[in-house]
Amino acid sequence: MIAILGAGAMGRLWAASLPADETAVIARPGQSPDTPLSYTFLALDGSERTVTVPWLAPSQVPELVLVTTKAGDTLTALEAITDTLPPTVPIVLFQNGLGSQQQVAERWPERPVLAASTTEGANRPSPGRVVHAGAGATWLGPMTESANAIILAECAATLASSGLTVHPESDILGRLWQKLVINAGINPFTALLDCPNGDILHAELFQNHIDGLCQEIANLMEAEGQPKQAPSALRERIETIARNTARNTSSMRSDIQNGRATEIDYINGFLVRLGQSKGIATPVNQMLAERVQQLSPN
Ligand code: KPL
Repeated sequence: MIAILGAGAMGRLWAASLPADETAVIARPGQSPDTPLSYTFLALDGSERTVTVPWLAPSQVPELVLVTTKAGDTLTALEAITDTLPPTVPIVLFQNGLGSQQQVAERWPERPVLAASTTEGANRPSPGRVVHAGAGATWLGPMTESANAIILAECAATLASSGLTVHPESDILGRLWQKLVINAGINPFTALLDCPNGDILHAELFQNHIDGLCQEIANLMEAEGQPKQAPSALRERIETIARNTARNTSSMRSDIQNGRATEIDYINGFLVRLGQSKGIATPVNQMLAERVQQLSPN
C-alpha cells in the first residue's frame, strides 16, 4: 500500500495516477473520516473521472509514504505518524523549495528519506476538482544514508507504476536547487504583483530586482558547493520558464488568493537564512520574503 500524506493538488494527482487498489490517504491526526476521499480528476487528455481513495486504516502498514504537504506543515505532519510507522518504510518528500527536506532528514537520520523534485503541473480550482495541468517529470533521490540505491530504484519503480515519468537522481539536492532558482525568481513577484507568471517580465519590481536576486542566488549556490552559475544564466532560465508558463498562476499567488500560508519561508526565506549562516548579504531575497510574509497568514 502506498500512503499519501497531504491531500492537496499534488497528493491527489499521485493518488489518481497510481494503481487504485494500492493507494490510500493518511487522515489528519484526530480525524477518522467515514467516507473515502472522492474528487473529480481532469486528465491531460481532457477526460474527466471520479477518483475515490480510501483512508489508510490504523492496522495497515504502508510500503511507502508520499508526503505532499506544504513545506511548512511537513515536520508536524510526519511527527504525527512516525510513532506507528516502521523505521524501514521509505518516506518520499515532495515539498517545494529547500529547508523542509533537510529538517526531516535531520529529525529522522536513520530512516530512508528521499526527496522528489517534480515539474508535473497540478491545481485544484475548487475543493472537489483536481486538474493535471501539465505533463512533466519527477526526479527522486536520497536525503539520508539508508535511502540506498536499492531503495531508490524500488521507490522510483513504484512511483513509475503511475504512468507518470519518474527518474532516479543521485544528486537530488542539485535538482532541488535548480527548481529553487525558478521558484525564487518567479513566485514572489507573481504574488506581490498578483499576476500570472508571464506578466512579471515587464513589471518594474522584477526589472529592478532580478539581477540583484540572481547575484545573491549565484553567491549562495557557490558557497553551498553547487556548480558555479553566472547570474545572467540564472536570469535567462527564470525568464524562459516565466515565458513558457506565461498564463499560469504560480503556487504562491494561488496560496495568497486562497488565503493559505505560502511557502516563502522555504524559497526566498530559505535563501535569507542560508545567507545569514554563510555571511552572504541577501537584501533582495529579504525584501521579497518580508513583503510576501506581510501578504500571507503564515
Ligand atoms: O513551480 C512553479 C510554481 O508555481 O510553484 C512555477 C514554475 C513558477 C510555475 O508556476
